[in-house]
Amino acid sequence: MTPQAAMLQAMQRQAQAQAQAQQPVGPKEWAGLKDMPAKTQASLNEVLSRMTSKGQTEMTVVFVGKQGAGKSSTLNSVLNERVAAAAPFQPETLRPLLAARRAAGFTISLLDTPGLLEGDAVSQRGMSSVKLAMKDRKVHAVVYMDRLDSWRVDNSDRAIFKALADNFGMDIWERTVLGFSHGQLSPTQLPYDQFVEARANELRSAIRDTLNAPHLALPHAVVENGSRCATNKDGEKVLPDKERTAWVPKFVSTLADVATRLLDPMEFDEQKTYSKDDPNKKRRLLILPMLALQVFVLRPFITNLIRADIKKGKGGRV
Ligand SMILES: Nc1nc2c(ncn2[C@@H]2O[C@H](COP(=O)(O)OP(=O)(O)OP(=O)(O)O)[C@@H](O)[C@H]2O)c(=O)[nH]1
Ligand SMILES: [Mg+2]
Repeated sequence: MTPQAAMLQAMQRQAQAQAQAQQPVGPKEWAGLKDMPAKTQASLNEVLSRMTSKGQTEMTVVFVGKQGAGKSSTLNSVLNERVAAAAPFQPETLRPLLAARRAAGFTISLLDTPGLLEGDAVSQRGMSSVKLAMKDRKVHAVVYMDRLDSWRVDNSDRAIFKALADNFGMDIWERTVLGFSHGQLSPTQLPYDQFVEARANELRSAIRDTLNAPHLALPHAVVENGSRCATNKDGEKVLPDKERTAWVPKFVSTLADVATRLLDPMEFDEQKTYSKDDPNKKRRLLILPMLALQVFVLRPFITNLIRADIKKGKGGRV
């Protein structure tokens, strides 16, 4: 090769490298979608096109919840890819895991965060990770994961409900879906569908009561991440409910409903104070005006009434 040709080739390579570097690195193609059963793919494509038809071409979802609730496993099951380690976050890991995938002109981004408990208290590390997940991002929906088979809402759960509201405002709860893992179980006391309703209502009421927010919708969706999840004749993973619900499309559809119902995605601002006013504090502020009302208005009024009565000879001394 002549020196000129070699120089030309080197320049071409450099130009190619520059062009590649300038190209925006978009999300990966959703490879796992193509490996799903055809029926599940069709249902998911329907959900995505439902959103696209409403002018929405992306959906970002943040998974939160206690350790072992099934956040990472659910993220993997939904994408049908092994993205997040279905094992506890490493203690030193703070960064949430982002998996963004593109399909049919739509981008779905799922963010996994570490468990929100440390002993009995809210984990600051977990909360900081959720903040990192929310920061500089438009979030359309949040999944609060818990296990379907755990029937206890205790004070540490309530502390988490409150901490999320304190750090992100009620906006986070307005767009939260309750996700229940370990969906394949056989309840002994109740038929499956009633069991699920009761469990969902239990968690929903606990959140509404703790936050004094009876209006919160908190729709729920059940998932089964186990490899032994039952399938239907189309090969779709199904729940043991009456309808034998194919849970992957149902789960994504529940998220899509939230994402399209609330038009504006949530934009977390680190500088803003979100903490809800403590209703007890508000009442405390009323103590002084109430006291003044009693001393300066009610007492003189009643005393005058009694004096007037005495003058008319109706009572004793004041
Ligand atoms: N059978 C069954 N096992 C599940 C299900 N979801 C999660 N698991 C298992 O439960 C364990 C915890 O699941 P993870 O997905 O790691 O839970 P996590 O919420 O990400 O936990 P942290 O990252 O520690 O906060 C793992 O061993 C999973 O394999 C489910 O739906 N069914
Ligand atoms: Mg995890």
